[in-house]
Amino acid sequence: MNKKLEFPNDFLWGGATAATQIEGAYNVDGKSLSVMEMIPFIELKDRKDLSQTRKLTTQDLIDSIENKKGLHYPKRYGIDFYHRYKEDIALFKEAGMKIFRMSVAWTRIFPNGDEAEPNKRGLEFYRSVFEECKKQGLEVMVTINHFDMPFSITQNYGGWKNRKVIDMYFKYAKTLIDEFHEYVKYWLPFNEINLGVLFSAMGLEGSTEDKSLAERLAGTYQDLHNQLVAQAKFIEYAKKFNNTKVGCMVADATTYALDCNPINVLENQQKEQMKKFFYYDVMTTGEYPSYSKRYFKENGISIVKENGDDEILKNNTVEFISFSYYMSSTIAKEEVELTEGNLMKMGKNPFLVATEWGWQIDPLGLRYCLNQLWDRYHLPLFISENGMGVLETLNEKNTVEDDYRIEYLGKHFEQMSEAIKDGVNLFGYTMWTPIDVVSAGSNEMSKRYGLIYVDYDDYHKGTGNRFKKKSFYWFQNFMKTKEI
Ligand code: BGP
Repeated sequence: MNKKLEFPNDFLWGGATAATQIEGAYNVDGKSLSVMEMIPFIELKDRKDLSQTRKLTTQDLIDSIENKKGLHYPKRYGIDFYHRYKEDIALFKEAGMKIFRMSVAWTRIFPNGDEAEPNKRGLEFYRSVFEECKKQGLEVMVTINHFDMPFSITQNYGGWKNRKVIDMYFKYAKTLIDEFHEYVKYWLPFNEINLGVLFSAMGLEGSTEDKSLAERLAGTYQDLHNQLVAQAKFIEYAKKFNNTKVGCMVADATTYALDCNPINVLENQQKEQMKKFFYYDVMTTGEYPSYSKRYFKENGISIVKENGDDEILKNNTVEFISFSYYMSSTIAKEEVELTEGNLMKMGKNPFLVATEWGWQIDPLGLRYCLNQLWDRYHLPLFISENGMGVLETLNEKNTVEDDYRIEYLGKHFEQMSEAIKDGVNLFGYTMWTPIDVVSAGSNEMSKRYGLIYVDYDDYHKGTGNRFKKKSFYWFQNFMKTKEI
């Protein structure tokens, strides 16, 4: 194509990862298991049939501690970043990245959540990682909790619905910023805070099979309220560090009304309100928006608040907005046809093509989303995840000719540049992900996103060696030329 894009010189280009998808070393140096590490890999006969992946019961989770069924738990092994972080950080630097988004595993710092003192060996590990980033000149963005609550908190305290967990989280988050504020400028208290609905089925509440939808929703919004209070407490504390910034992280996905039938347009507006704007609205204004009050009333949801919750939310809003963007979807009042194999159940759009996992590729939807968020909030924006998962194997030259990924990234970068020209204050982008990792949603290695190939299969068999894909060199060149 050879088109030169315009970006500010100080734009933060980089890559994003998450502890349980990369670190491995699940039982060393005092670490305990998190909810993410209780989910086994299930080989699907048909990749597009995800029905079997969501049926975990509380008993399954308990059995998995001792692995009674001999299953494989991929997030316990990751890509062995725990031992290879120096090599990986050097590769990110070599690709030309300026920022590395990573998460800390709560289970390395307070393994059971309720210890009096943090685990020193856990802190030492992250200090070494941050030192390495500093050495390589990489800015760091830390997600404090990327889906991986200590499993024992869910068992002993019932997860987020228990107010005691707010204090446990705060103690953990405070420990991190006290220890690492000199290394870490950007902090995200929670990853994709709007996906609680999904993850309440993955350990926060144990099994949800026996609960009605109304009960599940009520539980989810109570969990969320407690998370919002925990986040606000952290924001309040972080104010004492002048050089740090705290942002939110929402799983965004542009939605369009299926057609111009007003009933579908209104349906899309209402879905947008409760599935995305609600989260940004609370975290940027510190108040529950009016439309949510009607939604709660009509759905029989009441949130238990304690004295002081409203004030702490009001006084501690985020300084920037970050979000993940992978795909877009269609919405209609009646049921819409869904893309195949998509955990998120996205409505099909006849104008778009989807990946093998049913994620519809839509770069223009990213520009649309950036403009929506900027117009509504006027806060600096950061794309904390975006990328393309593909089935890939190394060729005889020990690389992957991933032209589709080059096209995917280039087209999204182009729309980011257009949005900046529209006047949007977008200050950074971390792709998901610079290196192949274990999938969050389907627990497999086969869904590869990286510029760097990692030689592990779905059962963690392989050398673990890293190989640069064609997109690695393309990105490296893009960083120098800004040409796509
Ligand atoms: C986001 C998560 C990431 C990540 C990404 C891709 O929802 O924050 O952890 O993995 O999606 O999802 P998946 O790994 O399921 O393809």
